[in-house]
Amino acid sequence: MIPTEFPSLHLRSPDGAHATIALDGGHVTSWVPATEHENRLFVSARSTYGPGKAIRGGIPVIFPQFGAFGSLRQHGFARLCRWTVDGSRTFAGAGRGQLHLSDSDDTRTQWPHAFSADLSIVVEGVALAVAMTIRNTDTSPIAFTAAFHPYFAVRDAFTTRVEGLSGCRYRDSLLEGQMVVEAAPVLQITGPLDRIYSNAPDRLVIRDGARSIIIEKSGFPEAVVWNPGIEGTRSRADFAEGEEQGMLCVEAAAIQHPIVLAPDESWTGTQRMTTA
Ligand code: TA6
Repeated sequence: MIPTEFPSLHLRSPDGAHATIALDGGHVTSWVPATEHENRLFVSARSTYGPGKAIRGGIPVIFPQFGAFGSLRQHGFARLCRWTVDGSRTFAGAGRGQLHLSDSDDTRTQWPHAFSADLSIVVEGVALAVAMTIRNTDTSPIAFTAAFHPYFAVRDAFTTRVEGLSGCRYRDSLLEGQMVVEAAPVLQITGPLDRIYSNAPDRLVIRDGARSIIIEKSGFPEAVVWNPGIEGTRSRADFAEGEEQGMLCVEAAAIQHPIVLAPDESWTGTQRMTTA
């Protein structure tokens, strides 16, 4: 739960589906589909909150750099900035929110470019959809990498499967960036993994016992699958012991080929998750 001293946006659709977004990071921290009572997003009991803090869980917005692939801080600054609310309403049966971020003195000291970022969140029925639109408001081209980095709450990560990645080439961050072809027909999570799948299909499915989540993307060529494993949660202060068991990240990302925008050009990346 986002501590009450930090601002958040609450969206609810008429069918009862609801979501909460922390304005620090433009970060969705909870998504409860209609007729359900549980948050389908994992958030660590040890997460920190507030401006400049990266929430451990939910849906981090990654911009203008994914991971350590560049000279900026890990995963860029969008997840650390306070976003403003452009609008929130119930429209055509859905709860919709619109957040905005643009360059500031702080972002320009890290990344010397003018930009405008718009985030849209729509919750309705069994679906949650997020979209980010980046516009180059500068006078010269900009190049960036980006992602949605959702942490899905799963009953048992190490019996969870991900369908749709068979045959894709991936960069294995746990094997010093070695490139490997996914040979398994279905990816079975059995321990820590950190992989960037190139040219990933736009539709993947997480099978978590009897529960499934269908994940659809557009604008993002890659998919990242991450679980920190026991050592990974132990070595991070903002994870509690054993939390690796209850989470799996399946991300939509643009990493290997940065997105380049001429002045006034814009780009949109989306991720939509549906329970089944
Ligand atoms: O998306 C996977 C990843 O890039 C991993 O390499 C892992 O470090 C993770 O993100 C979390 O990064 P963070 O900076 O939030 O600790």
